Amino acid sequence: MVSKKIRTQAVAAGIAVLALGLTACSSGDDNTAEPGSTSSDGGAASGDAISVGFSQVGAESGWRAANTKSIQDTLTKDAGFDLKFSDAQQKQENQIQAIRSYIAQGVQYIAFSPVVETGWDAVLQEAKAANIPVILTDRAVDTADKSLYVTFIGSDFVEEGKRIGEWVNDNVATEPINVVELQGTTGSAPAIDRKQGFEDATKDNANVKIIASQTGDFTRDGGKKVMEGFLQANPDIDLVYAHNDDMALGAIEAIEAAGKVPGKDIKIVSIDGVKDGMTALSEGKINYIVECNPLLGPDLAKIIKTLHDGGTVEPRIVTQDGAFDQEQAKAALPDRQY
Ligand code: GYE
Repeated sequence: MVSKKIRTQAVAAGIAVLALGLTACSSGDDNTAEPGSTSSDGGAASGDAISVGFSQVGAESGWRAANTKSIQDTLTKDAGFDLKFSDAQQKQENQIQAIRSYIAQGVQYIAFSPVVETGWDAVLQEAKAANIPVILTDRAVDTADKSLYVTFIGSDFVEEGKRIGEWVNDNVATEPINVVELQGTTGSAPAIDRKQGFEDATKDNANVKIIASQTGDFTRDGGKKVMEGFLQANPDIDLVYAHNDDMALGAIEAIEAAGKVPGKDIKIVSIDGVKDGMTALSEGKINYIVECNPLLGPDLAKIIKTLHDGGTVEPRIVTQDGAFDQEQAKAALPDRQY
């Protein structure tokens, strides 16, 4: 969890890092790494390129697809990187294996988005022993030893859940409501923090009653299946809080199949702001979305270049997120990048 004070400092730190800029421009799309594959073209960087091993969570959501594209489009050969990319299919053991293989290949930097918060100390100690700096992107790890990674760049997930809760307080829970919650991947930072942020914001509102809460693993299919179960068990659901857009989109399918109108009979709030989510919001099927910016590639590139040039970066860099109601989504959609 990140306190307000740390967050403010980190935002300033983030701006400080961004101000350093890139020494090479990122253009071209000659990085051919495919999700699920680890490039095998040797160990350390060829020529002057900086070798980076990136272990991605998976391909579970629209957010993840945009995040992967941002990283692959930014850490290109033209920009001075030799990127090795692997997709862990949402399994921690695959990520640990990928990180070990990057260490064995002698990459210069390791970056990864940890699928769950705990259980990383051993492999991160191995990276440290090999003198390979580790950068956390998107999701946090839970460790007492902060020397195991250089920085963590990503959104403040508690704040995202809180903003959803505040909107619900002001716009829906002015009368008693039954809420069902579609949680993200069990044990992941965004699932833990988004749940907590929402609970913090609504705990003093006696009108908000969370009647069911279950994981849909951040997938559309997971959201649909869990929502089907919720609908069967609870005839009187007023609002769905989905920890991401994909699960909200799955919930829409389940609600429509049950003969109800999403956004009206059952209101829906979610987090991410990917194109499909924003489209459903502009069509009135979702009621409110708090954004989570997946475009972390440029900042990751800047952090690595800064470290490579002997500079330092702040231990926590928070990305900035917006929020949209239905009218704002309509206005924002034409220019949406992801
Ligand atoms: O919200 C969800 C994805 O870690 C912030 O993971 C990320 C979350 C994102 O699967 O859609």
